[in-house]
Amino acid sequence: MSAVANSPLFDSVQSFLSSPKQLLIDGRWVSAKSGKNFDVFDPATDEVVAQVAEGDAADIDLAVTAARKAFDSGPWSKMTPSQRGQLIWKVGELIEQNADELAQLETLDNGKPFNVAKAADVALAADMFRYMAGWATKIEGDTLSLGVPYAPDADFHAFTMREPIGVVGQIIPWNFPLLMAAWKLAPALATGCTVVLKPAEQTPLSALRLGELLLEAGIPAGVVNIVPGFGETAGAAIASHDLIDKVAFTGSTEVGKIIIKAAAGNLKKVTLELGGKSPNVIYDDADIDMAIAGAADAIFFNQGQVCSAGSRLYVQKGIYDEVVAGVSEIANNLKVGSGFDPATQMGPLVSREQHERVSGYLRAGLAEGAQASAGGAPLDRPGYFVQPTVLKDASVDMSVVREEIFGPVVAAMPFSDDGDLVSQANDSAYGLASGIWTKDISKAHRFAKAVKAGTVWINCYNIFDASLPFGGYKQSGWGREMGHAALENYLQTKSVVIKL
Ligand code: TXE
Repeated sequence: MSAVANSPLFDSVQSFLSSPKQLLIDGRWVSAKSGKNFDVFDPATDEVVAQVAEGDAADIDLAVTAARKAFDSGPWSKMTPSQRGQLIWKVGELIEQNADELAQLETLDNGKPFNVAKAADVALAADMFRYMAGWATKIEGDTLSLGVPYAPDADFHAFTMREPIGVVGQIIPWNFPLLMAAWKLAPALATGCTVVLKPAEQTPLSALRLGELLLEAGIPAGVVNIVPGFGETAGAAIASHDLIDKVAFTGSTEVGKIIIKAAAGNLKKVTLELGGKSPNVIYDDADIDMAIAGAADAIFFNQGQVCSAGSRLYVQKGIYDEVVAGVSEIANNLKVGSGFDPATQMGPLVSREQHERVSGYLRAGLAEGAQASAGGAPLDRPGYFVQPTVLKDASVDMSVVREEIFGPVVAAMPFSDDGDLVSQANDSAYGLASGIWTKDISKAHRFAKAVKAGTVWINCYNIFDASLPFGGYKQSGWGREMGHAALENYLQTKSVVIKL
């Protein structure tokens, strides 16, 4: 625990860390049934900063029972939408009031710079609850005029009701721990569902603090249950549980496929937000300085651990060298260090495992013939740091172009014309996001139509808003997060027909 004692943590964070970190089940903090705990590491130092109760199938069972009760008998299902909306709004306010503390927990747990955690993760999380609070009172069905061919003389009144799916299991990753919890919880609560949430084993702390805030806001016992634990045990128990009506997952495409199979047992509904290998395209008529800065941000933001990261950079031939040199210069000048240092622009990767995975891709890319025009190696220091890296002379057959690296590594490739570009951009199993930099509005629109991706950013990148649906084409997932599209994940439609 020395990392905590020596770090610049606020008293509130110190005190949060000094109490046992337990599971939130039925409104109470409890130890895991097995009595087991697991270690949580500071990615900047590789030191243990907390121990957290390790939930597994037995704890998931208890959490599901609590969520079932809160859904089937109330109180959540008995509250009015307005009452639910007010409580959800309050969660957003409490997140904002505790922004510093939550941001520190993210930095400690995930490694990201404190300023980024506060300005992006925490602010977007607060916004998400506020946005969804408003939807709680606006979930409406339709009235329909029937013309039934085999009952031509009958008169019917028909309408639809939009009902919550029920008990939802939510499994989230470690790249935006608090924000992913918000993306999942807020729409589920707005629709009237109850939840069993499993944070990633690498980063459970901010979700546990959020659990305290949910109770403080007055979210009733059992409505949100938070069970940290490992994927193969706690996560798998959620995916296969017969009393869970729906599972929402964010993580790797590989595990997404496992979830689908496990969910087949009771045919629970499934939504998935999975990996990406997003093309970011720069035309020679773009504002080049802006595009270079945007391309660097698209890959280095959050240490490249962003599912929408602009990891395939396509640059029109005439400006390829200039753009590669520009992005490389930014990479070489990025201040890499502890997220607690205010000067830091890029922190460590989240875990030893992720550090090894990204280092492996760097070795593979160089062995396959790509050239590092910036970076290219892990950093030789404690913690899970790697150099921000620009690989040029990359080609489509290389693993660094085909596979999601999930680190600060961009593969740059030239293109000659529009046709060439669109087929290259779409040559991926993924389809999460894309970017294009050009002053030609027709070119931008043509690309937006042709690219097979859930989001297209034009002259910008990684712009997120609670109102903007986000999700994947192809193997990047099923369903959309955020916006009113996210409500669909948690609602089902009932048709009611009355013969008059
Ligand atoms: O992901 P996992 P990992 C990608 C990214 C990264 C790779 C591996 O490419 O390098 O995945 O990261 C839970 N049943 N993304 O290994 O394993 C796990 O406990 C049920 C993209 O961390 O998919 C965690 O809560 N759950 C991504 C969550 O799944 C299981 C974000 C994600 O872990 C499970 C993260 C199982 N069998 C990684 N196995 C994105 N889309 O943003 C694991 N989990």
